[in-house]
Amino acid sequence: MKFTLLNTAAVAAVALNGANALSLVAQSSSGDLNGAALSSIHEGAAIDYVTLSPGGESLSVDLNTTASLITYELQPGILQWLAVVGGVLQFYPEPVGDKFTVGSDGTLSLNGTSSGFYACQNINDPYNYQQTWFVLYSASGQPTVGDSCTAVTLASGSASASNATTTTVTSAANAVETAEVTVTDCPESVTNCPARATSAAPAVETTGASPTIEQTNGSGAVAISALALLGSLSAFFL
Ligand SMILES: *[C@@H]1O[C@H](CO)[C@@H](O)[C@H](O)[C@H]1NC(C)=O
Ligand SMILES: *[C@@H]1O[C@H](CO)[C@@H](O)[C@H](O)[C@H]1NC(C)=O
Ligand SMILES: *[C@@H]1O[C@H](CO)[C@@H](O)[C@H](O)[C@H]1NC(C)=O
Ligand SMILES: CC(=O)N[C@H]1CO[C@H](CO)[C@@H](O)[C@@H]1O
Repeated sequence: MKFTLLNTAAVAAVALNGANALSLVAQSSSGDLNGAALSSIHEGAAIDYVTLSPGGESLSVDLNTTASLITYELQPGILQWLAVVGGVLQFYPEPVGDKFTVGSDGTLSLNGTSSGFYACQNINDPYNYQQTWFVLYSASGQPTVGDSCTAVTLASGSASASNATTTTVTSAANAVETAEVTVTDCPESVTNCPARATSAAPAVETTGASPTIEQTNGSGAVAISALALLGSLSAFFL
């Protein structure tokens, strides 16, 4: 069964490549915003306001756990720092003293607290993107700007845009059985993810040929889901 472990290790290497890279998504009781990707939009010289894109794709950012800073590489060699400036969460040309951490459940905290983030529209941003969801920060409660602010938490995860991801595990040479498993692409931090609730290890038999893994909607974030799946598969084999 060694091949199973090797294979799992290979996927783990992919998932952990760039140890501090992460994507962030919104979590909200508002269905439209729950799972929305964290992205950004140009609002000034090297200033990009953080936006939420339901159905969009999340930016890949880097978390420096030592400095508690999150950076985004705008262009090769040009970094921006995640920061709250004027109450707006944005990627900014320099760090401003905000400390960002990601808890073991994946939740993003600013200066030690995960509350205070709000998704708002119509915030009178410089470029007047009326229908865009911007992320504001207000430690004192719901902001009054815009016409529809909704509290959100931000968490490490994969956007639910691609929702259902199919992972097919087949044995390479002698395909004895193929298990096709549909994995709903919930962020790890969503505790009652319907897919994980029913993700009992499927009965897969192999004859010793190294299994291959095919993924649709493949991305780094999906690889993590696949890793969790393979973890349960290898546990099953052992
Ligand atoms: C993280 O920040 C620390 C302190 O500023 C710095 O020494 C280190 O090089 C940074 N690490 C990375 C990977 O950028
Ligand atoms: C976070 O803490 C730093 C250091 O005290 C402070 O400069 C910064 O304004 C705080 N950020 C927010 C959004 O309150
Ligand atoms: C994800 O799947 C669920 C269940 O099929 C569906 O209700 C929901 O609208 C889907 N979400 C997206 C973003 O496609
Ligand atoms: C969000 C996304 O990329 N969804 C795609 C997942 O893969 C299926 C099948 O290839 C596509 O139809 C979806 O558009």
